[in-house]
Amino acid sequence: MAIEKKEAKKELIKPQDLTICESTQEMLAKARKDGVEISFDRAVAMKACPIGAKSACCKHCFMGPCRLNANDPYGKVGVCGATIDTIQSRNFGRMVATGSAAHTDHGMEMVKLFRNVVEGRIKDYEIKDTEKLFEVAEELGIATKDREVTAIARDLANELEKTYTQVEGELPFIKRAPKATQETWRKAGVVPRGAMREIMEMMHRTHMGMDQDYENIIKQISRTALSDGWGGSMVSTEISDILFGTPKPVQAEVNMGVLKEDQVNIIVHGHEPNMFDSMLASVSDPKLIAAAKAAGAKGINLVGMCCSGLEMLSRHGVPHAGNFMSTEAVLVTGAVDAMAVDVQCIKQGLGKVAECYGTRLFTTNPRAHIEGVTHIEFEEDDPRDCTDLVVEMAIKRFAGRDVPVQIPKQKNIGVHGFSHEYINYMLGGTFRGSYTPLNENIINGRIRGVAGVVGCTNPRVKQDWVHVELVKELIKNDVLVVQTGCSQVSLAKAGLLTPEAAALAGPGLREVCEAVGMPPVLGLGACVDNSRILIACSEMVKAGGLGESIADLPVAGAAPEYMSEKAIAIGQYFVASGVYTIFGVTFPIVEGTKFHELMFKRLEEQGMGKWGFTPDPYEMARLMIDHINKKRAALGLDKGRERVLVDMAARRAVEA
Ligand code: SF4
Ligand code: MSK
Repeated sequence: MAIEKKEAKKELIKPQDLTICESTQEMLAKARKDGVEISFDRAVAMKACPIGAKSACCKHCFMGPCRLNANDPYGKVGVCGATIDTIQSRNFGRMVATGSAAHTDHGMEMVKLFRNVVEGRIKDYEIKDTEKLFEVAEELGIATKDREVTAIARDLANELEKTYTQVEGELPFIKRAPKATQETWRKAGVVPRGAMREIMEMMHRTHMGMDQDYENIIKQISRTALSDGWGGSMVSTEISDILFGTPKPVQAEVNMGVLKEDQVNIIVHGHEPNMFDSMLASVSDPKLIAAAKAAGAKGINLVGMCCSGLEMLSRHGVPHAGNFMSTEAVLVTGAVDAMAVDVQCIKQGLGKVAECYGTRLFTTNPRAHIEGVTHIEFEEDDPRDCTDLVVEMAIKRFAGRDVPVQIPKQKNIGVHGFSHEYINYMLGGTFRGSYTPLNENIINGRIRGVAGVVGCTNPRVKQDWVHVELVKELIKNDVLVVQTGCSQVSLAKAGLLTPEAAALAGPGLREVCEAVGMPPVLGLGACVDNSRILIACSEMVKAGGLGESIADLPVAGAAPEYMSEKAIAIGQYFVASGVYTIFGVTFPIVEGTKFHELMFKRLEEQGMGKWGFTPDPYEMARLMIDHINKKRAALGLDKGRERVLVDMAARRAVEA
């Protein structure tokens, strides 16, 4: 379809001021030339509402909506008398409920798929990691000795389903947390029951005329978030590993240069690994490859984006074209023959951009249609029906490509796929697999601490810049960084997911990275895989020497360019688990209010973590490092004890 020219916009911000991703800059400039609008320019045109940004408004009933004054938060109350603290804690609770619902619904689908595979109703998938199935089952007290895999898997499905449905009692994975962390939760009354129960109660409690005490609302906020982190998300990750394989380090390419002009290019974007897995089977089908060749293509090039892209990047090394803020830009290349999307973070704007460049865009999930976009339902009992059709449509579009193709040349190789299990033997060796070597290196001061840098990209800040500058500062100060989600892609594009990036690290971290041959920045996968970071934290506590609870660890977290409610839920489950967690962009709580003081200070006094906020990456790094230093001092590690570094030679000697 011919590209409609729009009237040139006045005072457009230069692409290099909106993103540091060179391929996205190139495509943004091209889109403007072509008269196509993408979200960078829409964000400039749509001024963010300052009252909404601070969460100082309420539309929970029709006596309102009510707007309070963020500059004078106690100056007035809503029509019902609701105070600023009630209004913003209720709003925060609903964000956590929505974000948790997204992860838990995703996880529940994974359990349903798992059960159907185990019961033999779905034949296109199978259990790929039996070892992990056994490990998780044993951890939950399910007998494995002399039992059929199917019987164990059935018991595991029943047990894990409770994560979502149980009305009373603690979630199965709560026992994974260190004892002291569990005790903190019990004391605060925030141990979650089933996720459905918690999300329902969160919605009920935030209805007009319900819970109007922010000190009480926070309990349900934490409980709901924990039912995501230690529940919905964690189960999703574990089941995905069992069904699709636990990631191991794999070298893979990231950035728009992974598109190929002479091939049929297909992008899968979204969050669930199942449709992508079937798409991989479709593009490997000799019949479809032959059809692509008959259409004049050299082959079929399957590429991922966003978090489903990370699921496949981590497990199979499938190339990745970019993160959230590049999903419209990539279509501007004209090289994408089809894009299939499933759930979460799919911009409605994709429909218009795809239409402009002739890309065949398909929604595939019954929960996520887009008006005007063709829907091909993905059915797990016949998955190839959908994915083969997408490939056929892509081949057709390739044969009739009628827009100029311009593919940015940037392509970055990095190492991805560091599961929490792999971190075990990466540092400890096959026979010494444990977090002890990591702890030793933290205790001896070579590694100052660990930071999780995760989350989205957001057009309200320069794409990738905050992530990259923050991580560079952290590794320079000997902080080992673990990553998930779009942030991982930002750093991969900046070349920091390579062992060579150790050259940018401080002397201690560099020494460890060089001894083990690992990058200073470890990519753990999709945003749902933040649960891997929780497990890694628990393993660090278990390995000893770093305190009794997650709150004692010299760790910190950040989502510097977040945009989604899922990120708020993730942030809250990290805070409730004991981690100081800093967000960038803007923060939806008014400074100087009682609720702000609770979230940014008093939760820590209850043995949990706390929130932090700054849009500045250098300030963020400073706050995280100060916190890590504070935790080191509390553990008595500020004296810089020396221990023997476990290098490759030592590991080989142990394993020989
Ligand atoms: Fe206004 Fe209260 Fe209704 Fe909210 S619940 S809209 S503050 S009257
Ligand atoms: S895709 S939630 S933009 S990380 Fe998971 Fe990226 Fe954030 Fe979506």
